[in-house]
Amino acid sequence: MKLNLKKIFVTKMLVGLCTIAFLSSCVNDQSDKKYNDTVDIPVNQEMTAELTSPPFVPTPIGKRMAKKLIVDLEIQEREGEMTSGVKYVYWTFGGTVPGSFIRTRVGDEVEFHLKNHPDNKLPHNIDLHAVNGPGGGAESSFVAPGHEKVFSFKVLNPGLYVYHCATAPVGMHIANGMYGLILVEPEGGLAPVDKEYYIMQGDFYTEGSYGDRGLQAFDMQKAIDEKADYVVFNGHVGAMTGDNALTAKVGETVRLFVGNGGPNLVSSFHVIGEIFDKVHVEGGSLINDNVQTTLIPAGGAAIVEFRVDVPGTFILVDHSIFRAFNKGALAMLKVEGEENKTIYSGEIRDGIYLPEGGVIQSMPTAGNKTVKEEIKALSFEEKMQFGKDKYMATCLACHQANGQGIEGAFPPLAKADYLNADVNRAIDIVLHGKTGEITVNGKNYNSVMTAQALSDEEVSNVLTYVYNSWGNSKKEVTPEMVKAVRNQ
Ligand code: HEC
Ligand SMILES: [Cu+2]
Repeated sequence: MKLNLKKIFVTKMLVGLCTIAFLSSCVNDQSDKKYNDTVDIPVNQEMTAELTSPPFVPTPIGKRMAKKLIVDLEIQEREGEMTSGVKYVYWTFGGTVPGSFIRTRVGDEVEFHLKNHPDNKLPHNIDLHAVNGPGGGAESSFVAPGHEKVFSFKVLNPGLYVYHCATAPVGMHIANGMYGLILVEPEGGLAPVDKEYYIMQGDFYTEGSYGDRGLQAFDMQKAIDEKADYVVFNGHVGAMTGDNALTAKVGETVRLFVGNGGPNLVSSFHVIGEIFDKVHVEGGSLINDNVQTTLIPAGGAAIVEFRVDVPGTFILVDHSIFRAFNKGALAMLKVEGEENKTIYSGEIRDGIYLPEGGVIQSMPTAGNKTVKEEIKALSFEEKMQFGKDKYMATCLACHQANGQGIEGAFPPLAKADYLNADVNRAIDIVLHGKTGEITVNGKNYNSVMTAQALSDEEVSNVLTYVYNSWGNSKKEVTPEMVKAVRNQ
């Protein structure tokens, strides 16, 4: 009997508790509870947000309390360089593409000051995906040149969010570079890491094709057709390669805040030679482990984290791979430190394996169909400039920015005895490619250089540039010399 009574009592207690819970509306699920919490987070002091240009991010939030956070962002329409010799008028949030990185935490009350520089020609606004409100702020922030708009919002949901201009024609404002990232850290901040960087992909549409010189206007039809001429990280080709490469040391953990401004293309974000230990999928709270390639939608983001284990240059790409090697979607992370032969041995044996008979592949040429009218260099200076542009666009990937090459793989062109000994042989190599063992500055190379599909004019420019740079013998190569070798 006694036991039974006890049972009844316990059951009644439970019913009672549930009723109380119901009345106080605690029956809602976890996520609603969290949401209410962030709405109720009090703010006391006021501070001005630190804004940074890519690839850098502001100081982590850490344990700081929620605050009233003043964000001062200035819109600037300004000319920049898409790639060597190609100019483009970018529309920017803060002077860079992507725009300034904004770092907040849940509970912050952001007072957003959007300023449209008086020299600008157009009105703009901002839609922040981190905002709960009409247009993500777009409706309250429409601002004419020479004006400033202020609106405020409370940051409720943690995650990494895109912001962009939403002024008509929206696609055109985004295509010209009007996007960036705003990070909302959870209570207590993200776990500390050694290096953090800011990367954002975007596709660009120009009147000329990839690499066509001069100031290139935006091409609306190509944008509508989604035929991008450039797909790049951080606004232009080579924003994070060579001297501008990202850096880290062996053993460090790297966190990349990666966004995709679009306007059209989704990104298959991949780091060659690394595995993402963690991906905050779509920039949200879900964490996936051990990921090779993560998909970042247009207008979306992801946070990827990985520990770098061995030294080397790691290449960041959109794995829709023609975009990486032909349209600019390529960046570099240079890692320095001790090798670890267990994790990666390096080359153990080098044998020749040429199943297709060792024939040198050549780049498909345009044939006779679409031979473009060529701009001829009129002076030696112009020849050097055109030659440099061609070098940066074609040879740099292998022979490196200052002709230093990569030992064991690509021979140097700087102070290169092999190059300086025989100009016709150099012309022949550029025209027809090269395979077989050669010795350059005392080091052996046994690799394959593909034939370069360049015109006589282009070969003469690029080799003149090479011969007149980096301590070489200062020969001038004329189109006639190239023609003579071609006709042999
Ligand atoms: C895909 C990589 C690649 C590209 C692109 C490339 N090269 Fe090479 N180049 C090589 C390799 C590999 C060799 C060595 C071939 C061998 O071992 O026989 C070489 C050899 C040479 C040599 C002779 C060796 C020396 O150091 O003097 C010259 C000259 C040269 N390249 C010039 C150029 C120029 C100019 C361009 C751009 C128009 C270019 N290469 C583009 C890979 C490349
Ligand atoms: Cu705009």
